[in-house]
Amino acid sequence: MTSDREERPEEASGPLLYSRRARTSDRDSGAVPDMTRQPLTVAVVGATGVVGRTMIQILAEREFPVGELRLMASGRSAGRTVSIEGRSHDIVEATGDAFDGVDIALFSAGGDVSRELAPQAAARGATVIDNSSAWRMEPTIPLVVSQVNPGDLEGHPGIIANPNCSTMQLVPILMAIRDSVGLERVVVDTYQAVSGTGGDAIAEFEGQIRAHVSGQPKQATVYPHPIAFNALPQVDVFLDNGYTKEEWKVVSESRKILHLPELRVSCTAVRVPVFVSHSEAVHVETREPLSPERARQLFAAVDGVVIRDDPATSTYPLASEAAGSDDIFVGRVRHDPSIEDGRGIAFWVVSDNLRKGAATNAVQIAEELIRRGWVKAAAARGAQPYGVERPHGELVREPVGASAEGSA
Ligand code: 2RA
Repeated sequence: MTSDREERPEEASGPLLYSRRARTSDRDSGAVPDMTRQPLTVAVVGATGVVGRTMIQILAEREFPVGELRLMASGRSAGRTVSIEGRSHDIVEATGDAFDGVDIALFSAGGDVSRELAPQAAARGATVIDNSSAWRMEPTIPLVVSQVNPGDLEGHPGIIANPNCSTMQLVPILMAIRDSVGLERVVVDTYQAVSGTGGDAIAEFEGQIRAHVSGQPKQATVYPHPIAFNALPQVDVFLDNGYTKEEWKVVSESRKILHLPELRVSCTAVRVPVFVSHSEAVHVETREPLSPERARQLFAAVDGVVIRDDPATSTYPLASEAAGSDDIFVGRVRHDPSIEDGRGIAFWVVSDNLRKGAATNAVQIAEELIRRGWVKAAAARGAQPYGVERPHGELVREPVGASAEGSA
């Protein structure tokens, strides 16, 4: 006779360590190795924006092998300079020709710019890592979180998509659950910082704080309502299904990154009066039981994940503490008793939306490409850079599922 425990183990086993070093692929890539350790020519497109400036800073912090740094922006910003940690950098206009000789191009200039210029950059041999939503759901474009699915970079067509910030901090945790006890359903509510919208939103938030203190009316132009002292249950535009675009990004991007196209996910995305770091309340239904203790172990084993969880001392992840860090912080890990058999787990995830949520992951993808010898874009390998052949032979010239607007 088998015991209950044997029939339904309390916790399924799974990997307890997700290596800091990328795992090598067990597939034959067909990609031409490019094991260069030589300094690369790196372009940052959207260099005057909040994420673009963070990209420049992170390239320097991580000592990325930059030979030439080419900073690009719209014609309006060309000729200006960007100052990062005391060093001044000139800005040139982002045009197709400006990518000649570029090895890696980090884009954070909105969907319209990415749709127009990323294929041109790739056609000139650059590998584009794009932070907009333009290419993320195109089936032939890898959508990569560095510690979750770096293997998806294999055979990349010259454009690689960087996930949305709210997805980015969630999927490493979901990966740990997927690989140990299985994922059934995810409900996530986000509390997103103003910097996710960009510099104009930061300025508007600051202006509203000043207006409040001086008893003046609060002007709102970036958001439909004042963000100061408020919580707006709208991040990005509404879709026909009643969700916002941001909420649907969490659903569709998580499925793609985790290779779980049927995963049940629901999200409510809320903008909150915080400058930096997104917070998320997450409720997961697992396939097998998962205790909070085991969950903490699994989460802590993921590269770049840090546990902050001690109710006795009111210790849990805070936006203010996550800001400036590249880590993803998890706390408030507990059973969700609304799900039977110990298969419900709830937790709180916080991460700097500009760093791991955008710039750091883009640079980590670039590092991964170097490590694996996959820097060269498809064009440089004699392949189609973006008119990628689908399995049934049809060529796609336009990105599928590209967003109608320019947000990330
Ligand atoms: C935000 N989705 O609104 C953006 C940033 N990628 O926070």
